[in-house]
Amino acid sequence: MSPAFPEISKIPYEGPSSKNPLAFKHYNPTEVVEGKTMADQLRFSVAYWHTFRAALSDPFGTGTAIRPWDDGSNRVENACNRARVAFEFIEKLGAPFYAFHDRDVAPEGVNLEESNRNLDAVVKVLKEEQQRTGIKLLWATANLFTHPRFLHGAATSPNADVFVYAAAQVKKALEAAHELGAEGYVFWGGREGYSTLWNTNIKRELDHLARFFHMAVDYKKAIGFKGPFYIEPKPREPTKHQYDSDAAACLNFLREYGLLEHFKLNLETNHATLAGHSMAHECEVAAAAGALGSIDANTGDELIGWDTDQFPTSIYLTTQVMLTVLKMGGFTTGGLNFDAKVRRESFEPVDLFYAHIGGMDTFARGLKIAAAIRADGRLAEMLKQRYTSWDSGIGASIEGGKEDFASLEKYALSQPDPVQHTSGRQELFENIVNELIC
Ligand code: XLS
Ligand code: NI
Ligand code: NI
Repeated sequence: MSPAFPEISKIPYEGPSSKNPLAFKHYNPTEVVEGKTMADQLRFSVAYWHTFRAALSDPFGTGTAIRPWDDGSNRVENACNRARVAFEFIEKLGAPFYAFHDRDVAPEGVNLEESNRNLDAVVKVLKEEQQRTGIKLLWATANLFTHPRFLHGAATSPNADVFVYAAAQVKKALEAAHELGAEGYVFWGGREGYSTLWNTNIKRELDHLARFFHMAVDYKKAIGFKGPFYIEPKPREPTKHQYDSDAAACLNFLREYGLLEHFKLNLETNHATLAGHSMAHECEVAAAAGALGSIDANTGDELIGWDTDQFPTSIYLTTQVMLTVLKMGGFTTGGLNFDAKVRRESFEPVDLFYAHIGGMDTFARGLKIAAAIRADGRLAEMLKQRYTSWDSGIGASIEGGKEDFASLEKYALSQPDPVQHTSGRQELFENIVNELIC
């Protein structure tokens, strides 16, 4: 097969002074930051659906992407060829991972049996390419939202046969993930929600969703797939309300149904902002529960209220994300998956390189700044100081579970009433962050 990107060779690291648009300025895979190489800290992954399947259409216009290697057909041969091109791209980029939905990599057939056969054929090529290049599968997932059969949801469909079909599809996707040695498996509840409450029985749908996940856990054990499951929160779009709306909602659902030990979260920046949160908030909520598994690294647009899935360019964003990741001791099975697409106007193949290089450099800078903030230590010290009243005396006694309302009333009456506590110093915190972001 002749190369799809003949003019582009392996993207080198050239350092901050380089003006080469096809070189990294900050992502130096072998450079060690906090005891691990950048490659191991960041664990970048290319999202197959955006980078190799997005035609770059939007609700007002058709696709614009020029992809000379793709004949646009639904043939399995085209899918296999595209898979080889994907590995040429990922290898030249130097990303160690990729991620896919079953229907991104292989075409849907006329029935489930044919779809399964198509997937098998492409998985064979993916496996060969993984072995040839050493690139690994960060996670796989099943597309349970594109086909019209899923219009009312998959595991939460009011139609039991759709639930059954979705279960069979996930079973097959899990087998593919296992065959390819995936590090994890994602559930994003595309249409698991509702458009109107008039026609929706929330309790029944949530029970079904939990039953579905329990069956998935059982099957994962049965086939010996060791990677974690992740739920990917998103509040809406395509539905008005998705059950897995944000990190807190997902954690509550998982706890309520006894699933927390089997799942972590795959957080996506643009989903966080759609939920009215910052990505930093979502990261902290998940990490506090020991459930920050993986990250879909993208960003939205401040002025567009939908999931624009843009490549991350904000150093503040990546610094905050990497601070939480470093604080939790780094990724284990997770990584930074660019669930992001080039703009409709950026339709040439080379734009795929520029986009990923930019995202990787932005995260590499975020990592270096986060490590610098931690090495500097002032923010951590100020944060610690803010809570010192809990380190001894009555605070430590409360934390130790030794007090009750009666004992606290006695204590309060024995003391002068507390006055205004020390300043929160928000501006000083912000100034120190800005001092270290350089
Ligand atoms: C869509 C989601 C999707 C998941 C995988 O908004 O981000 O791409 O990551 O199904
Ligand atoms: Ni995503
Ligand atoms: Ni998304």
